[in-house]
Amino acid sequence: MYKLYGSTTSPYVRRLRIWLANIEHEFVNMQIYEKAGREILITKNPAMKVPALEHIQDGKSLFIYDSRVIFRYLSEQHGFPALSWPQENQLTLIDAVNDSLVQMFQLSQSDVVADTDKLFFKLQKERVNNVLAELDGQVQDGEFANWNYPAICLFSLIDWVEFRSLHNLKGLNALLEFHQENAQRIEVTATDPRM
Ligand SMILES: N[C@@H](CCC(=O)N[C@@H](CS)C(=O)NCC(=O)O)C(=O)O
Repeated sequence: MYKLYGSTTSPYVRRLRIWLANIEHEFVNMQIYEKAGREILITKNPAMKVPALEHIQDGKSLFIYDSRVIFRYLSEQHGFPALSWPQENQLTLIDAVNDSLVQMFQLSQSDVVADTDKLFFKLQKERVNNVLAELDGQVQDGEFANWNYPAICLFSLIDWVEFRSLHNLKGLNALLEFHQENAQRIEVTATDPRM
């Protein structure tokens, strides 16, 4: 059996919860920035990040860390095809924005003001703007027309950006439309962090 450790708000966790809609698993929700949650987290993933997967077989546990590796592991377990190289690149781009926004979110929670004249913020802002424009173009070109894993990852990112008000998506019309078109899927509403 599979246990997925995470939080309802993490876009990295949500992508797997959506993708796992038809695969039996237990979701273990933790408050990863609070003491009790961190005490559990450290026993599941030494890197103290979510998601982490526990696969329990014949009484033995195997832990897998990192959404990308968890996806690969589960794909192999279930005989699903590997991602194509362009799809791997889509994930790299989505994760680049995700990571930049996670870091900036953590800084804002640490009362650090986002001064875009400062190198760190300048770099993140450039990356986020550049990648979102690229992804908007890819959506326009129909690259995310199928509801596959990269599309689920993109949706989870955009919905998290909206939920946390992390970035103004004005003008990125293809991304906004993509978000709207997929927002009512059952596995999407079932994993909505606002609930
Ligand atoms: N590359 C990792 C990134 C996971 C990640 O950054 N998760 C965030 C939550 S959205 C986290 O656990 N952050 C905890 C921390 O940075 O201390 C993955 O794909 O799983």
